[in-house]
Amino acid sequence: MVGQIVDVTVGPGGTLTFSPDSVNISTGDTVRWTWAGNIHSVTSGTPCTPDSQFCSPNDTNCSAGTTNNTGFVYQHTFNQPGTFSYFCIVHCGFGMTGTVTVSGAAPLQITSVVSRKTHGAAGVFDINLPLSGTPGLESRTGDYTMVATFTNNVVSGNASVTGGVGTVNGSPTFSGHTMTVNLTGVATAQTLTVTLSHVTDEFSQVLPDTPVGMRVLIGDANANATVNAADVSLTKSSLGSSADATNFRRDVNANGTINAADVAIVKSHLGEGVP
Ligand SMILES: [Ca+2]
Ligand SMILES: [Ca+2]
Ligand SMILES: [Cu+2]
Repeated sequence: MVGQIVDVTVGPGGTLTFSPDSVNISTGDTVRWTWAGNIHSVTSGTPCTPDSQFCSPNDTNCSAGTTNNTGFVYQHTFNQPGTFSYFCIVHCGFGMTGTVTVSGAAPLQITSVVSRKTHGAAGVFDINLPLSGTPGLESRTGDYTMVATFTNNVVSGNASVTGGVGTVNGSPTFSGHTMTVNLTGVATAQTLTVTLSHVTDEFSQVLPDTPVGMRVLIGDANANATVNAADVSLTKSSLGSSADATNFRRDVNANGTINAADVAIVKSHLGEGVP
């Protein structure tokens, strides 16, 4: 993103001030300080303690308190929202302080979660897991992968099973707007709840803890929460077909084709159900 440049004058007219002493900018904007007096610094921190987030002349060794004189220019680009205080290392005690308020990052929100499986050569098929109302229903065998999508790029966070039988396998991975959570040991005929916690975006915004429910009922080819003869018939009706967007639940073992092995799995779960 290309930001704007906002100017602040350091010590104009012999005063011990920054002018203006507070500026409001957007994420990605730059503040450019120009010295109009001698022996001043721009030093970040809550007056009067340097916190080394930024400082003149070049953002390094901030606690040393290097000063500059009339005509010097220092600029800093703010890539994270927040309120940033700064001061002059020499004249802080005289009230030579300022603030930069950075806004404009879109809020971090979760937009969707799916249970994703690759069905051999037939492709990848997702089952939506709504964040409210009746949880989505996963009906395939094997380990599961939840993929959550957010409004911003996400960089870190945790996932844990907070309800039902199953385990998060390894650490979540982050790529662009998505977070991927691998699950293992997930029992069938139950509702699993995975809670996403401390999911953080590139602007250091943190998502409130978010539970994601997934009903698991292997062999429920028509996703009506019970496994019965209808699921057997439905699976048989597609024998010999490749999995596609309309029939992939009938490829119960997710190997890409619908055949007798899938029918046998459905039959082995007859009579099971999930609330
Ligand atoms: Ca069914
Ligand atoms: Ca199959
Ligand atoms: Cu000063």
